[in-house]
Amino acid sequence: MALTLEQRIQRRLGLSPARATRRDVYRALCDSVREAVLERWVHTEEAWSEARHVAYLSVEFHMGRLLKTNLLALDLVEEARAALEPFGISLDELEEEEPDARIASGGLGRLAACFLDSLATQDLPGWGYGLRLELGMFKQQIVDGAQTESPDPWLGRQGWPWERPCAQEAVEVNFAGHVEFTHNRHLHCTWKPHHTVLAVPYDIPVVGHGTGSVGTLRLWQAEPTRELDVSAFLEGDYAQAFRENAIARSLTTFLYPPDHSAAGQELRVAQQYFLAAASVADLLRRFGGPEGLAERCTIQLNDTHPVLAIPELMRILLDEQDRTWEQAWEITREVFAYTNHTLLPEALETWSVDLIGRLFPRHIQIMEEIDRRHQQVVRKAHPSDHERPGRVAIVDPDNDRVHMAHLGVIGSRKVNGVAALHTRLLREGLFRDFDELYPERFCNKTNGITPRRWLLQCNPRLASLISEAIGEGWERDLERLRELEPYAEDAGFRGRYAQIKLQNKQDLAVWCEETHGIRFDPETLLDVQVKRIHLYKRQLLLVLWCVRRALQLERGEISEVVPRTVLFAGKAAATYEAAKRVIRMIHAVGEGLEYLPQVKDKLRVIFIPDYKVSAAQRIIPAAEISEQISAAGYEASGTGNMKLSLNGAITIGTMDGANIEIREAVGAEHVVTFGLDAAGIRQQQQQGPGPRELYESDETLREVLDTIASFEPYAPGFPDLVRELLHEDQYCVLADFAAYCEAQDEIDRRYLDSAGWNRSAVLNTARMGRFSSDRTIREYAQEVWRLEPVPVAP
Ligand code: 26Y
Repeated sequence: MALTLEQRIQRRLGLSPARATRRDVYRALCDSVREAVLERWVHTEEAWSEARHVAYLSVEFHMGRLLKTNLLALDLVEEARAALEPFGISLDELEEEEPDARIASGGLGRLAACFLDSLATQDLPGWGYGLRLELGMFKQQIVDGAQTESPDPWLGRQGWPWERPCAQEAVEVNFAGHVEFTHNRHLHCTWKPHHTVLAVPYDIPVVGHGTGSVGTLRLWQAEPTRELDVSAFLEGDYAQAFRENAIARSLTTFLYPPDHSAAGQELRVAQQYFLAAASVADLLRRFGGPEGLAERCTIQLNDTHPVLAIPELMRILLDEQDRTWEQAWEITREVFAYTNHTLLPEALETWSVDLIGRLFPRHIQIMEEIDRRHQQVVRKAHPSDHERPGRVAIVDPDNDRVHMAHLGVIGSRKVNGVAALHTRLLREGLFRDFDELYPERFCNKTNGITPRRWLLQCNPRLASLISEAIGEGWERDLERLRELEPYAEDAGFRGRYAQIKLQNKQDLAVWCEETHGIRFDPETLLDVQVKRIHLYKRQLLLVLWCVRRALQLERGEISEVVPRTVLFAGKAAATYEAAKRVIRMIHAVGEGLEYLPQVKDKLRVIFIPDYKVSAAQRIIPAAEISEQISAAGYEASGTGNMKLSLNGAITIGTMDGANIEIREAVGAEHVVTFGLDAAGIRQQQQQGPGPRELYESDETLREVLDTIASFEPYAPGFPDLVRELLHEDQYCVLADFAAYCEAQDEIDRRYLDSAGWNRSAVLNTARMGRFSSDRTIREYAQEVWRLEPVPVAP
């Protein structure tokens, strides 16, 4: 490091080192890391200038903290520790100064961050494109057992040290207005927009691990084209003077503005278009026009949110570049690829034709024309099927909706799901009609996670043990973990592995108490369910099991039981009442158990508020049981399941999403599987015994539900929750309850055999190599993006 931290504090921050706060030291250290990155960044840009690229468009990126990640990638950890010595601050303490960068709600955003890491680490030319949102999802606090939300201004007052504004590359993005037609030889359309905002890019370096490549995440911030309306200002109408300013800025304020109002829907779709249009303009500039674009780039659409990029590129080609429809469509279809992340009908975006027409008068015409031609193909292929055209419509005037997923499929060269089961269900269900037309378009890309963050960084003790056993370098070639397999038979190694788990639990216990005032005994078996709170993920199933276990303990029915801590963490969407009730239920049960003397030392339920990447990095290395208990057919993939198994937690899970492939990889005897599979769930929903019947026929279940209903005085609303479950058990919690209880008993039995348990844990780590996001990205690079690595010397 060229300057000492003291010099940096003085010369670069303009502060006296004697008065430097911890935050100042943090900023000085970031400054020196940035310096180490900048040269590589420039070299990478030069080296990649002629190469094919991928542009990964996503409204979400959950990058987490970057200081330690970047130090590890650059092999500067020891140097940083030494530099901090004079300040008497440890690197771990300093890390706590860094806010999590979290423009994200869940798995889709974290996946995007893992992908960027794998691209750079494997020298694959690519950029991420997202939104520089002022507020991430929200900060979750628990007040009287209920979730409350407060804004999360993650950029901080002093700005985020990892970004670089690039005002010189700002682009204009237009909205509303009307379309003018002119005729000279052929019809020409011109969009006359009503208003314009500026998209200003901020670039974040993505430092490849152990290579010279540095990729880029470009985040767009919306700004007005003029700061204020001077004449309104001079007249004293300040609201009007700053109106345009406020409207522009609102585009990059929130992630997923609530869309139950018309204004909310408008903002949401305007935001999506803003990302799509700014990114397409930027790519056309970089590649010198449409030919270059198609030859040199794939635009990967991360779910439907950026799908308006398709009609935007068509508009530019038709109206600004004078291409024929056929030429424009060929280029567009060549450029785009689309990933679906969910089968849940409520997450499949559709927008009103009227709204799209108002905001994007030219794009709606283009979408209608795409649809008209698409319908012709469908009718030709299935002349006697009169239902089909309606089912596959992009613009459906009958119910006034534009179907973004249909547009994504029709406008892309490749479409993929994120785990084998998910892709199969997409092809058989949601996209069946499309699959029949274009089977070659569909493919599977099972998700992965970066081993740099999710093992090397979050579990340094285990990382050292692994390196000691099999040598270094596995974090860039995760299949090498297989070399650990023989160590599973070595009692000494297993003992050290188990010792590390215990130490990680101890660290977590200290952090939980210090940060959240929540206590648990690290000697207990740590059972975790960490993910978004959603009915399909069935946190309720685990809660019901906790109540059952408590009843058994109270009655002294089980004595030899392994003491457990059940740890939940996750956020409910602010407007998702049923999920918020689940959080209240977890708290009520957790509190209730504390009052039962026969129970409290054997079973504790805790909820860690404000789940985020930095919290996950503490919880996951300590976890011993990984709860992956979604109703089969609903979890597209899951990625927490991969992180937990890699860190040696044993999965208790359904045959859903990537659980199926994890089971295949680690071996059926090293996970515990239970419950209905996807077909079973469908059958149960259609013709299985109803929830009432299950309640009447299963005594255990009845007792559990009656107990919960009797919490009424402490937790009003619970009888409603039980009534709802008994009325409609959409996600088959009751139908899977008995099987789940048996699976939990199996977990207990296995844990009592500590040699067997630790053997399984070691084998979980050893056999998870396939779930490195490096493998996922290589598959995308070969089969979807046609990218070749372009190495950059460090
Ligand atoms: C706009 C809106 C309705 C919406 C907002 C966020 C729709 C979807 C999402 C986010 C979806 C998401 O995070 N899906 C998760 O993607 C992961 C990465 O592929 C999967 O592992 C996980 O199973 C899936 O739920």
